[in-house]
Amino acid sequence: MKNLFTYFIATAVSAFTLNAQNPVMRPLPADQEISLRYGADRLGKRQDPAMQRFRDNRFGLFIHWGLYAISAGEWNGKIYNTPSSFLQKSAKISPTEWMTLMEKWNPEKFDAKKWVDMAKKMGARYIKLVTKHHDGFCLWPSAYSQYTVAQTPVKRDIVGELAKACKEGGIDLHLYYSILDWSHPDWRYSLKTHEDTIAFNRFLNFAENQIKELATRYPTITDFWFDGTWDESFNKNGWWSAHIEKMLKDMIPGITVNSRLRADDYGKRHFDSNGHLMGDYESGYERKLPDPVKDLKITKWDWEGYTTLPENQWGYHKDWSLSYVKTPYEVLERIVHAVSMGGNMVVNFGPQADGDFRPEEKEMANVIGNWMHKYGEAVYGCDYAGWTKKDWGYHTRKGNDIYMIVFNPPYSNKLNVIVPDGIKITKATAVKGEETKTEEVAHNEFNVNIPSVRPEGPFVIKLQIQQKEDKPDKYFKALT
Ligand code: 2OX
Repeated sequence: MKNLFTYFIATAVSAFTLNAQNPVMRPLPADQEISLRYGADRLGKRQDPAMQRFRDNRFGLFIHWGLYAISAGEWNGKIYNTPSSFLQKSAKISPTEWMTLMEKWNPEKFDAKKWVDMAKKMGARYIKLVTKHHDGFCLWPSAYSQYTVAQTPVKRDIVGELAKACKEGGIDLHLYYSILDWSHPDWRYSLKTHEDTIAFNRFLNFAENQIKELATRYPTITDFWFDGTWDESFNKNGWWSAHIEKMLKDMIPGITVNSRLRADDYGKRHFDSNGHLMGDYESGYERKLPDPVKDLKITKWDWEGYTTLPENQWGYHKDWSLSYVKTPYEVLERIVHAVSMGGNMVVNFGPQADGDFRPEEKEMANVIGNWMHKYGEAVYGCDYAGWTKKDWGYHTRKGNDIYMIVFNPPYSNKLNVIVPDGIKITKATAVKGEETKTEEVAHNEFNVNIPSVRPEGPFVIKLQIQQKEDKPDKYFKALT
């Protein structure tokens, strides 16, 4: 018995000292998890103020802007129904020929302050700017590339101007950086030969220099978002992705990094070989959303989703009639859907070559902005509520307040709500409206009346809730 006791103490002490040296903690006994050098460095959500800010922001504006805004989906008189940012591939253009677009780079209407003002009016709490897309053209004067704004007739440092305007406007700036680079001679999709490995190592060194350069030049950024990390060459270099994440965190305290950067010792991406999220938030929900019923496990970690306005158009494309274009309310529903499952949503705009936004995007910004101005309290700082999903819309939660965001009001004018065990609704009030009637209708079930003056478009009702008193319920749970 004594031996067993000593054993427990010794184990506890050694676990403690181990953790003190290395904050990697594992929930499962070591024999059930494999040991990883480049796996998750944390279990569960980050809880520091910078992460809380990332999370509370909830709604961001993605901006894809580059040479593809000039070609705008058209090459030699032919319009391609593919992403305008992939035109170089679709039209089989060589990188050198593609880069002749640099001579035409003329962002005469680019005004960083106007971008920031629009983002803020729209209700976006951060901008995610593409600093370099897959084509390799850099929106900042990188010392490591000949394909940058500095080699264009205009020379303005777009990233620098936006970083300054974001800082002055009090809105966060996240930088997107594509590792995949079609313009770089050392990029490899796979490593078949020793020469490939040597070239790809030079490439990783180049990418590291550029990332370090961005973090040094623009230290006010709060997030780095990596893309183009899905190829075999990259997956074989998980060590590098762990190194880059650590480097950025040393350089910019509090910075957040997306899971798409990361690969572990075995090339497993986003989630390591033990199933733990790498990076600070999952970035896999691109042009899709988790199912509100089947995918609830996602509420256990931070995540960010992404939506385009036309289907799969990120950069400016001159012809928006080639695919369905989402309406402002459909975009709003995606934002709310994400927040209701504990995630953020980033809506993508692709500015014109001149640096102004197309009329459809300006209209989108207006409608979403007006809605957020009225109902944003149900979005910012809100989280998964844990209440049953109903067809009329979504629940979000902030502290003790539960929000109902109604997208599909039923003809009955009654919104049926299933409350968690032991909870009762004490008051329901339309946000920017009046109190509305609620009625307990069955065990753990209430009907909330739609406000008599029904707002145009999606609207919000705020619920006050209380623990039920310790007396028999009006309705009893069925015995089966
Ligand atoms: C998908 C399949 C094959 C090759 C590339 C892709 N891809 C590229 N998927 N996403 C992207 C980029 N991520 C978005 C945020 C955009 O930048 C898009 O170009």
